[in-house]
Amino acid sequence: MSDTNRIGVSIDSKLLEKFDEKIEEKMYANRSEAIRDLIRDFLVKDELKYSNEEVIGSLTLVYSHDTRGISDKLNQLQHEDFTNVLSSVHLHLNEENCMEIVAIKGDSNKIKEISDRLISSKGVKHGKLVMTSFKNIE
Ligand code: NI
Repeated sequence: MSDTNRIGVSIDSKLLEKFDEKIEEKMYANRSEAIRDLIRDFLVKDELKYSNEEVIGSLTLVYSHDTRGISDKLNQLQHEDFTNVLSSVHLHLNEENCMEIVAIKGDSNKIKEISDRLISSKGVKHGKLVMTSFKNIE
């Protein structure tokens, strides 16, 4: 951080108390670090909503490999968008269930579209996409 500013914030005591409890729970060293993270999260969420810039996503899928054709289907979908799908990791959770983590880059709409197609595939029990940005945040 090259140029740091100090700011004063007026805040209701009860709200501050709850905030302090939460940042302790989340193991932040101090309020400043927690507030900086909240601001970054706010900026990233806005960027994901309104920009056509390239962002990144990680999609976690849980599925049963017993479902007929599921592995081939998920593999085929990822190949169809090979320019966006960077990598995937497959983990065998137990005899029945698999987890796949797929790293995707592109604009946020494209990432959502690819994720929706994978999540809605027959046999996928749960899928969760997390998107983030690596630009415009210090
Ligand atoms: Ni597996």
